[in-house]
Amino acid sequence: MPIQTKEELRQVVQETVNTTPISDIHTHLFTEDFGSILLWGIDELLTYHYLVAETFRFHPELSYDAFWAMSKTEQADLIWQTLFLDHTPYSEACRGVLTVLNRLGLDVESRDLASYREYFKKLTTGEYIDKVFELSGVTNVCMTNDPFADAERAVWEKGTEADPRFHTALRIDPLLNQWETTWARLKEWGYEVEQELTETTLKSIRSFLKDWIERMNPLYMAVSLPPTFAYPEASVRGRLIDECILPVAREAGIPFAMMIGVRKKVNPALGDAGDSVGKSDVSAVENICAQNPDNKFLCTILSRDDQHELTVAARKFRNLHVFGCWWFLNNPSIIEEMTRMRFELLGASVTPQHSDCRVLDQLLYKWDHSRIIIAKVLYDKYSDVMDTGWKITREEIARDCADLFGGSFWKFLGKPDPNASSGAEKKYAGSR
Ligand code: FIX
Ligand code: ZN
Repeated sequence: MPIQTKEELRQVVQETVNTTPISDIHTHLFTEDFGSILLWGIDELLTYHYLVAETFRFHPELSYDAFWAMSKTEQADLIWQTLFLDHTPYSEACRGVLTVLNRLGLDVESRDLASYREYFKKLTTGEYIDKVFELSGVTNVCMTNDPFADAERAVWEKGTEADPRFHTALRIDPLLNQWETTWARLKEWGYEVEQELTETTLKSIRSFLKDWIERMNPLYMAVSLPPTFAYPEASVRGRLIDECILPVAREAGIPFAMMIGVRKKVNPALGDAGDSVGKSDVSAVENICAQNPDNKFLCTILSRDDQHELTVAARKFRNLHVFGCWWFLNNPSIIEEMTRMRFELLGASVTPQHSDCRVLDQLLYKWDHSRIIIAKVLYDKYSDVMDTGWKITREEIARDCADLFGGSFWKFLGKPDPNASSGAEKKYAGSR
């Protein structure tokens, strides 16, 4: 039965967006097996690197070393006092903490940090993973799995229980961005490599990648790249991409995900918060897609300035799938701008958002906040279409939302959408 009025359209769009199960295609979350590498709870929420950066802005007298010498609780106390009590917490990262507390049913008005801490003390990791997935409407996430991270590698080498809610992604930044030091680690792990990219070395790098693909079964291989990333390029990175990454990804049938525009450690004293952004060259994305038609590419770019070019590039290459409002773009004003442009240029052949969660609890806010915006933009687009006389049904809106919240990603991968097979529409108290 087609939708008859704009009021009905608004209600159906909001309800459908709120209940469409989500595949979150890029996060820094981990299964329970990874122990303390999975971050959760109020103190991890408050010490998220976005809030660390914001806190230092109000403390010119605070030495970085003094802050890093504090305990996690002391850091969280300072951040709470500075960003939530001494100033109104309306920055997106602060608002997110409040949304999490609200969605957990805690008394936000009390501003009682001690009571929030008491709440989390009563939960086990497994219980909280179940709770957050249930409340968030996210049914599955993709991790960021880095074989070069010692603590994580140890878990993989010990063996880990699969959790169908957590997919893997093989992250290879040290291989592509720091080969001058990384080659020695591969050698230490028994691969026949040297710094010079001899045929034997290249073959051994391919073996390394295949070994980890075998171990992890990743949805894709991923790397973050500087704004200077160029392709093709007569460089170590250019050769590693052409002679190792792309052939192995093609053989494994998985995309190569390029996350471009990060200027690492512009302020090293801030730790994870010390990275910044730079304008990239989207022609590198066009060139790699054009010159490797049998490879699939996922791409998200960090600078707001590059979004229109990247969206147009996606129109040119069907082996390119654009995703997310990444990092410094993950703010309502920019999410709306990017989502409007993407819907107008790509329709549903895009994955408009990922969460990039580093703390499990953030699934509750990053998706609630984005759903509000995606619903608003979708309503406007459907409204424009209805004005031409075209009739839309609630089934078609459900189909489109399923595509946007992961379906298009799974189709791009050539893999079944776990949400389609579940069939169950997630009922939960989504964003109002
Ligand atoms: O490279 C990445 O995966 C980035 O998302 C992270 O390094 C970054 O710190 C982040 O979490 C941004 O949201
Ligand atoms: Zn990330």
